[in-house]
Amino acid sequence: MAGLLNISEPNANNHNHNHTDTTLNNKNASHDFLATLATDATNTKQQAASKHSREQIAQLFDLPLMDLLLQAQTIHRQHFTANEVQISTLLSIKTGNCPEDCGYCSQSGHHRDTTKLQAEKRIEVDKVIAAAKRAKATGSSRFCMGAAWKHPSAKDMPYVVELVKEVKALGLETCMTLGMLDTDQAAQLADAGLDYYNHNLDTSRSYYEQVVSTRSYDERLDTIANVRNSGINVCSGNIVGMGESRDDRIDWVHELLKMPKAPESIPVNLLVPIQGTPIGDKVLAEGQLPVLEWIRTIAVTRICCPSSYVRLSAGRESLSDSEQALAFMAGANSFFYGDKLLTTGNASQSGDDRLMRELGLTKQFAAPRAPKQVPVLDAMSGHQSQVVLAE
Ligand code: SAM
Ligand code: DTB
Ligand code: SF4
Repeated sequence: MAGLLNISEPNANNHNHNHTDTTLNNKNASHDFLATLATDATNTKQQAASKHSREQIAQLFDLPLMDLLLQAQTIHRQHFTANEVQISTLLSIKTGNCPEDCGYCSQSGHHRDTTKLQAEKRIEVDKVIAAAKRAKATGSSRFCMGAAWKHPSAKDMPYVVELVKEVKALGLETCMTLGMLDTDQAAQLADAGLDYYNHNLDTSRSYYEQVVSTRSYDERLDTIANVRNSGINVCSGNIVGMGESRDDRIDWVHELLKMPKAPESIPVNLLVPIQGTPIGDKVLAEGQLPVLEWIRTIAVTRICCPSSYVRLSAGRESLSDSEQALAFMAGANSFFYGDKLLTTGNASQSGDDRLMRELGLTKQFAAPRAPKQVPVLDAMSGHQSQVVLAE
């Protein structure tokens, strides 16, 4: 059924007898667009509940671009407020000398002789708070802290727990990306009130071994499961343009759908080719993937994970306004804001402010979740204790 894809699978919970079919036909997309807009809330819930098969994901990738964008934007509007974007600011809290050998990453100790990246130890809590305050002042709703670790050590845990509490106290949502987490570490971060944990699958299971050899795909999935089970929101995405095939991009989307619940947040990074990294050097020599394939990946992710935030992540610095506008049309509703990502530059804040004005996008407000434990002061005795809040 080339070019014809029914995005509303029949569902046993269908209570909508006058249900409008949201089939989009290439030949008559505008008619179907109006039909889709008429789709009611029950139908919307069905789409959220349906999981696309690998074949359906592949068919979405194959759609004519305008049909794909139309379908993605329509689904986006059924699940989110149109023209509203969530913005996050990143800070590297420990940079470089990472024991992992990710082939794209400037921070891997395995590539330090060629990238010449200046490594930095853990930065002080005060400096992190100051950066978080600046992020809040610019209108960012989430502060994401990244560390170049294989996993946090026991002595790192009090430090990261303190960071979560301090940043939350500013009224910001918190996100961390610290490498692998065991169940106990995930529980500690959940108790501190961490809102999101980022841990990317990066690519398909079969391409993964071309990207990193020091850890396995299953280890990545284990950490994601530990985060999910702890109650922290899952942020898990990919990198497009590392030399992987379309099949790998399809498989990556399919991996998200195999999870018990799709990640709440999905960063779709476009590779920033970094000189001195094996993958960066290869891409710089052989040429980059066309940006439209990244936009297609965003659109398919939006359709398959309709309730997730889809984030424009690394790679925006090199994109034109029009390319970014297409990415928002494809259903992206989040991006990294601020002049720096972790070690590389980002699209400038002033440029982003102008672009948001020109596109008519507005910033979503922060809604941090309460920490599970809160300090309570007994007015009579002056004694302070920790009270565990119900979820
Ligand atoms: N060390 C932690 C980990 O790997 O989970 C967290 C930090 S790591 C830098 C976070 C993510 O940034 C990676 O999983 C990857 O998807 C993305 N990333 C890193 N370098 C990148 C690059 N050059 N281009 C695009 N994305 C990149
Ligand atoms: C994610 O998926 N992308 C962000 C965030 N999660 C931590 C990191 C992008 C890093 C880009 C390369 C760099 O600045 O070193
Ligand atoms: Fe280390 Fe993360 Fe970079 Fe891999 S992506 S080398 S784990 S910092």
